[in-house]
Amino acid sequence: MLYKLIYFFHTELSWLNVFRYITFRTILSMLTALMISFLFGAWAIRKLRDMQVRQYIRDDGPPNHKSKEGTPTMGGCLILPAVIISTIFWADPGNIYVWTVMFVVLSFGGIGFVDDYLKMARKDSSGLSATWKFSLQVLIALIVAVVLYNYPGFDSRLNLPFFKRIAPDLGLGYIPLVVFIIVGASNAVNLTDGLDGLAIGPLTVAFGSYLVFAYLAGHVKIASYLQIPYVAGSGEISVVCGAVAGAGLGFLWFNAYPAEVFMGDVGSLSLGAVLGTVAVITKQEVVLALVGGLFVFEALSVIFQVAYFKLTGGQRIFRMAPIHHHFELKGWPEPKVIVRFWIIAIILALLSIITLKIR
Ligand code: 57M
Repeated sequence: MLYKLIYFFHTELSWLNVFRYITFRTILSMLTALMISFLFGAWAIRKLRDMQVRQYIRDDGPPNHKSKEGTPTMGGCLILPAVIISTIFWADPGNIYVWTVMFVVLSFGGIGFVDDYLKMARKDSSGLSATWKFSLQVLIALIVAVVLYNYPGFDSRLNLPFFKRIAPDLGLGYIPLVVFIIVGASNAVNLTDGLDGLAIGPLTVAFGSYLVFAYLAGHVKIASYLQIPYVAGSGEISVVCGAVAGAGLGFLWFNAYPAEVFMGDVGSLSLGAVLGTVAVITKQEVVLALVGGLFVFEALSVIFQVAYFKLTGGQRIFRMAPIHHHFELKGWPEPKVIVRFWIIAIILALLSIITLKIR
């Protein structure tokens, strides 16, 4: 929005032409969200603490987590406004993909907010029922999938990394795939958010990767050269990814071990769903399994643990799922688990960028 206003005067001040460039606005978007997080972070934490928005710790968790009791949560109430304000400032207000992502930010953020609020109101760790939470997620993801599917020129072919000549057209089958990606990413990030900075670090890295993917997908010449799907207008999603990465870095300042605040479901459900939505818009759906490989791994550890537990009548594969707790119970200090998982996330992101060249 702001960029449109600034750019309006470019005929008088030619240097304002720079605001036309997505790369320039993406960096501005990242810095704006970062500054918002820095400027309002300490205030937001004080407000959450004063309003008694504090984490209740389950008794069945790792022993060292009891000391976390009372940590302010719902820090997503700082992250999401930073993302939205920065996007409104620097992204093109006429871009359908930008508003689609903003809809996901607010709707999944709303589900998480209600879930977190109910936990606070009931003073325990049970919030929205799993049925309600899942049903609302599927409903919203379905709306997004149908809107994207019917958007003029949207491509229902599945883009496979490494195989430039294989792109199966899923037709209407693309809609359930989009729902699976958005809901799956949302819940995988939610499960991962169980140690200080463990979710927001890899999220920031993942959005940094999709910032690149979105720019390349929206650039007709580069997309053609790389033989990746050209998605007209997706370049503006770089600006949104920049806002998320900036807000994520700013939040990490306060969520780093020992955390002063947790993001809450309002943050984790929203940011995970946004990551899935961005993966769909940029036609890098399958690569999400690599970029977000850490989140996939965490979710799979829970799926295998619960399945094995039920199949064997109580035996476990891991000492505790998600897998970050397994390493905690093995005796790894929390910061060591967190930083090693960050290293894995960075390696996966670098490998995902390489897929653009190996085709
Ligand atoms: C999301 N939430 C954290 C915080 C954060 C089916 C089962 C696997 C479900 C799963 C579950 O309950 N997941 C909920 C994970 C929680 O974090 C809050 O939730 C928000 C994210 N949604 O923003 O507000 C706890 O995580 C810790 N934390 C930090 N630092 C952070 O920056 O230390 C979070 C953020 C916080 C805090 O302790 O309270 C969570 O873990 O619940 N259940 C589990 O993950 C449980 N695993 C489990 O039951 N495993 C079983 C079976 C069912 C798979 C097994 O292995 O046998 C673990 N979590 C808890 N207790 N709380 C272990 C038991």
